[in-house]
Amino acid sequence: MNTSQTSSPLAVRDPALTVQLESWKLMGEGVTLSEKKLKDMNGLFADEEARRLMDPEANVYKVQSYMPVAEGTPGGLFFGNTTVQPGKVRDEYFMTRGHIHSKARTAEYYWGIKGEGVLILMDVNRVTWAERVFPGSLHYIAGDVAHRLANSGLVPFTIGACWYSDAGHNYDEIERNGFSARLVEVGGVPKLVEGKL
Ligand code: PAN
Ligand code: ZN
Repeated sequence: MNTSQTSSPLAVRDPALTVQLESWKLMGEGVTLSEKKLKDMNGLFADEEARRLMDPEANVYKVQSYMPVAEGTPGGLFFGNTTVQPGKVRDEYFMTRGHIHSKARTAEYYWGIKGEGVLILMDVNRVTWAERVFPGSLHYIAGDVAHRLANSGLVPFTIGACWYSDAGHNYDEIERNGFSARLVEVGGVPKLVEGKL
């Protein structure tokens, strides 16, 4: 290593972060990892009884995030990826908790990396729709639209995400009222169905 180079403010430095091009796995100081298991998904699937009978330690999804500024800082961007495991609670696909951003009108990008799944979206009028997610698909999630990911495939499903550092996450609304539709397997294919099952 050339020490005169690293100590000089004019030195060309290494980036703080790298991303594995195939998997979009993030590497570098400050990258965080959070995991959600079935035991953390209380009340989110339609069939709560079926969830309770499954292994509470089973991993449902994990999130890698890079948050270079404090959460809530205006004007910054956060970057990450989410991997949802394959699986179902009865006929409902493994999914993320889902949220709406706490701050109004803060949009987000998602893009498909590996596996296949569905992005479930719901507007402020509780109208729900869904987009197919696959490697290379790109999804602009408008501000004020609640979002949740479900793995409709047989292998881990990974997406990338970029969101505002002051967006914040409101989980209460979804925990209380859910989305107005769920992604379930009907006749071997994923289908969005309205209401509680
Ligand atoms: C994503 C999500 C991630 C996990 O980074 O936070 O997919 O989903 P939940 O936050 O709903 O558990 C994002 O949308 N950030 O804003
Ligand atoms: Zn979000």
